[in-house]
Amino acid sequence: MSQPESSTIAALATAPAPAGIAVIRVSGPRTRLALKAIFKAAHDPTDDPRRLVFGRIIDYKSGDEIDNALAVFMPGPHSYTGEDVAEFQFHGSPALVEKILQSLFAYGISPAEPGEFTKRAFLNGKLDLVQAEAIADLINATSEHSLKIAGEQLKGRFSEAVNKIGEPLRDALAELEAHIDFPEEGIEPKQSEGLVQAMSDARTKIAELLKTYAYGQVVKDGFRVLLCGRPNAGKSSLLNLILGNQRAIVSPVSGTTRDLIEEQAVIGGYRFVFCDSAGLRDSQDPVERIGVELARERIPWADLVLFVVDASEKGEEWKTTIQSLSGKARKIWMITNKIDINPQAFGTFFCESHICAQNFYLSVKTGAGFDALTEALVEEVKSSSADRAQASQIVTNERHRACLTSAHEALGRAIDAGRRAFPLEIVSAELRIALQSLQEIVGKTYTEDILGRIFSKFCIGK
Ligand SMILES: Nc1nc2c(ncn2[C@@H]2O[C@H](COP(=O)(O)OP(=O)(O)OP(=O)(O)O)[C@@H](O)[C@H]2O)c(=O)[nH]1
Ligand SMILES: [Mg+2]
Repeated sequence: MSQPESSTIAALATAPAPAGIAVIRVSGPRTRLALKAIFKAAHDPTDDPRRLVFGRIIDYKSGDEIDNALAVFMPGPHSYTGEDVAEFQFHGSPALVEKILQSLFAYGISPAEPGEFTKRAFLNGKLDLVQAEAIADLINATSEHSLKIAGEQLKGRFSEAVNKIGEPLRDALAELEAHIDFPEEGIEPKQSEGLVQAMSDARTKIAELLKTYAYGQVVKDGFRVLLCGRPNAGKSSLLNLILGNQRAIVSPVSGTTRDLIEEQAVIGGYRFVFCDSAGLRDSQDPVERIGVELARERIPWADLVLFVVDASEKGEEWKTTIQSLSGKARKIWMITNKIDINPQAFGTFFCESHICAQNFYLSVKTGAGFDALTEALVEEVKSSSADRAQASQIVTNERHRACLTSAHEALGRAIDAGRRAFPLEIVSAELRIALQSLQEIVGKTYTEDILGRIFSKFCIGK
C-alpha cells in the first residue's frame, strides 16, 4: 500500500452502477473533518455516534447542496476498521459518487486501495487473516453452501480449529526447548514418546483438514461439468434446459457449436459450472476442427463429463468416441438423449461401467429424465465425504492449503527425527516451522507480501 496507515481513505462501498442508493465509506483520523466539511445537518453526526443523521451533502467547489443524504459516524476503536469511520448514503448516481469523492479528496483524504478497509481492520486486530479472507468469500458466494462456509470462517470457527491444532504443539516446543537449554537433565524415553504422539495427533488433524480441500474448491468455485458427445446429440439443448434460457444456439445442422460455452448454475444449493462444446468428429471444416480440439482439451478441466448420445442415431460411432475419452476424463456419465424419438433406447444404449459410471435416459424435448439427472448431479457433489464434515472445518482457500501442507510436511520430518532419536535441535526446528505455518494461516505471523497478495484481490471499498 502506498499510503501510510495513518492516512484517511474513502471509497464507494456499493457497486459502481446507477442504483437506489450508494454508500461512500471514510476511515481514518480525518473522518470528523470530512463529515463537518461536506455534510450539513440540524445536528452533528459526530455528537451522536452510530446513529443515522439526515442532512445535505455539500460540493466543495461551489458550496452547493448536491443531494439529500444520511450520514453515520462510528468512532474508533469500535468500528469496522478500528479507526474513526463515517458512511454516507445518498442517491446512487455515478455522477454524484464522483462529485462526493472529489470533495473528500479535496480535504486531503486519499482514494482507498482494494481491500484497504479490511486490511486496516486486520492490522488493528479487529479480525484475523482467515476472517478477512472470509469477507471476500462471503461477498463472492453464489450458493447456499459457499455462504455457509464463508459465514463460519467469518465467525472465527476455522481459525479456532487451526489454533486448537497448534496448542499442544506449542507445549511440545516449550518442553523440547527446556531440554535443549538444560541438556544435563536428559529426556526420558517416555517424555520423548509423548512428544512424538502429540505431533502425530496434530499431523492427523491437519491431514483431515487437507482432505476437505477438493470439496471446498467445488463448493466455492463450482462443480465443473463438461457437455460432450457426437454432433447433434443435443448438448446445447441440454445446456439451455439446465440454465432455463436459450444460451447456446440449437439447430438440426450438426456441427453447430464451435466455441466452448461456459455458464454457472446453482442447483440444490450447490454451484455448478457447465461447459458446452463442439460435437466430437473428424471434420474437414477448419473452424469446426478448432472447436473439436478445444472440446478435447477441456476434458481434464471437468470434474464430470456428461457424454450425450442421440437415441435416434443408427450407427454406433458414439461407442468409439466415448472410448476415446476413457482415461482422459476424471468421470463420465452417459446421457442417452431424444428418447422421445426412440423409447427403445432404454437399456440398448448402454455404456459399461469401466468407461462410464452411470447411464441416464433423457428427452430434452419433453423433459423426461431431467429431474433424475439434476438430482444425481447434486448427489455427486454431496457424496464427497467432506460434505459430512462441519462447515467450520472445510479448507476452501489455496493459501490455507499451502500452509497446512507445509505444517504437515514439517511435522512428518519432526516425528521422524524424534523417533530416530536425532538431536532435539532438529526436532524443535521442524516443529517451529510447523507452528509458524499454522500461525501464518490466521495471520499471527505475516509479511507485507502476503497481505499484498490477499488484499489486492478485494474490490475497492471493501
Ligand atoms: N426430438 C428431440 N429432439 C431433440 C432433443 N434434444 C435436442 N433435439 C434436437 O436435436 C438437434 C440438435 O440439438 P443441439 O442441441 O443443437 O445438438 P448439439 O449436440 O449441441 O449439436 P452440435 O452443436 O452440432 O454438436 C436440434 O434440432 C434439437 O432441437 C430431444 O430430446 N428430442
Ligand atoms: Mg451444440
